[in-house]
Amino acid sequence: VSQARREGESWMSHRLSSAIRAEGGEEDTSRKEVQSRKEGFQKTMVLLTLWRLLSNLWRRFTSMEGRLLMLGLDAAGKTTILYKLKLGEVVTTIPTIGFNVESLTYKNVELTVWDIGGQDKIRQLWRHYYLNTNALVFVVDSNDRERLDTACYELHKLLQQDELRDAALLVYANKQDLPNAVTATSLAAKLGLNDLRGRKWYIQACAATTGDGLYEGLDWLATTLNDSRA
Ligand SMILES: Nc1nc2c(ncn2[C@@H]2O[C@H](COP(=O)(O)OP(=O)(O)OP(=O)(O)O)[C@@H](O)[C@H]2O)c(=O)[nH]1
Ligand SMILES: [Mg+2]
Repeated sequence: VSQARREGESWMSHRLSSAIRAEGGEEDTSRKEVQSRKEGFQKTMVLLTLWRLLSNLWRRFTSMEGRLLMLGLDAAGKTTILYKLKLGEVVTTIPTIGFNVESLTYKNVELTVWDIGGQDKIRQLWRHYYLNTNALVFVVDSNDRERLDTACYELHKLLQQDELRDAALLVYANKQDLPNAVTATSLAAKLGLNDLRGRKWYIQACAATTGDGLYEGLDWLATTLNDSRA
């Protein structure tokens, strides 16, 4: 009997210890599973980060195109701005009847700049140039205080146009070299820019005749156009 009991006890202890081993094994397996899931997640994150880095680099080094529409009242300085940017020179202008168009590359953006005549009688032609505009460049003669209201009226009419809905807005507060010029800040207030909703806008003080401020405006445009294709 005692022999049989001893045998029984040793069988039980054998079963018990193998059960304990099995349990430990299960624990090991689940720990391994957690570990491998963690590693999988980390790998995915690394790949995602790499992908983001590469696509940012790709965007930075490949050029993009932008169509700029430059509008504003007559004698605001649009044509002077266009050729100062294109040629680096101040050209002698005559009032534009129709348009000038030039392409320039700034940073990685190839810009096609349309400069349309701003005389009262020909403003009704502006609408023919709206389509596919990425940014509206609105030029104001900051020295022409008497016509700021008219400039404001024309700008807001443009901003209501459906075809210009997605266009970014750069306002050039031009002719800052003249003593009676309003500052960019007060021009922004006058034009109600701070109340604009759902529009990317920027105002830049400039003087087309010296070139001051022109590239700062383009900087904003290049960044904004790049961001909008991200
Ligand atoms: N002092 C000063 N004069 C400027 C400046 N920019 C332009 N002008 C002068 O303003 C006048 C009108 O300039 P334009 O470039 O022909 O004006 P515009 O907006 O093209 O006018 P439209 O073609 O009639 O729509 C010219 O005599 C320019 O030399 C500036 O920053 N300072
Ligand atoms: Mg002109």
